[in-house]
Amino acid sequence: MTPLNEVEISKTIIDAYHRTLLDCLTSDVAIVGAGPSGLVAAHLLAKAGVKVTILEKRLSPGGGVWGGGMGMNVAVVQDEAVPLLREMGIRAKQGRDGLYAVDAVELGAGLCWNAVQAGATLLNLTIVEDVCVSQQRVTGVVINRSLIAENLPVDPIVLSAKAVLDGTGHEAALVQALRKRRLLTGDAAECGEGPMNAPLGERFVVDRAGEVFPGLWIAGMSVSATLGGPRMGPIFGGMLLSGQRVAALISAALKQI
Ligand code: 48F
Repeated sequence: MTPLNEVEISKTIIDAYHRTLLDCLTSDVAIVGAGPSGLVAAHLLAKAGVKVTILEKRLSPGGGVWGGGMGMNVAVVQDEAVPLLREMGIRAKQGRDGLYAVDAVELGAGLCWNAVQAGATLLNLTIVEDVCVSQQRVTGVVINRSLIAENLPVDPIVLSAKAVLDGTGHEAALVQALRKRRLLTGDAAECGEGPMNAPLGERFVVDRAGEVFPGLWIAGMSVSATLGGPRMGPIFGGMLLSGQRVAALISAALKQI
């Protein structure tokens, strides 16, 4: 075994982490929230050569995937989402009525693995407190350590990005940051999530994923929370397909920036 030295262990962490952080100061796309929609978008964008940084406030990325429904760790997806899962090497078992059962742990781990292996950088324990806005466009995110932001009056720092994705789920945290400054118009200015309706909710998060303010995109549950779509409970195909759709839209937009 290599002879160990505690200081060298610390140096290895500090050196690698700070190189990564310096590299994340500018990205093509900053994805806020490592739930299923954000991770799919990260995987597809990074695979296409886009520089992606994912910011996740919790210790463990994966968002609402791990618990399936009511803590039974099986995620349900519709057949339309199965090719995307297959492309990522995540197995789905055919069930009834065009529905497939996916081991929630395989889904969570697989989504994280695919995003990072494609080249996206994921910073966990990092909360996005706010967005930067310059000339009526979102130009970056304001970040802090999650544990600092919750407990101490310590200033954050900024990462810049050409495009920012709000993948924060029910919180729609970045949309809320713009709403409280009255920077949003139309439905996005005031809507909240509607009551449960899985068929409508699943369509809604895919069809309405997109740009809500110059430089700021939404995908996943933040689409419902922003534009007033129904919630849909424990079905995940819409989240995956919403991430896929927003990745295509951001990719096209980056070519114009
Ligand atoms: O909620 P979440 O899984 O988002 P999603 O991709 O998927 C929703 C489903 O999991 C489920 C559902 C399916 O029917 O309804 O809820 O829309 O993941 C959102 C992630 O964002 C993180 C949060 O910890 C979670 O991992 N997050 C939330 N706010 C912030 C954040 C923030 N301000 N900064 C960084 N991360």
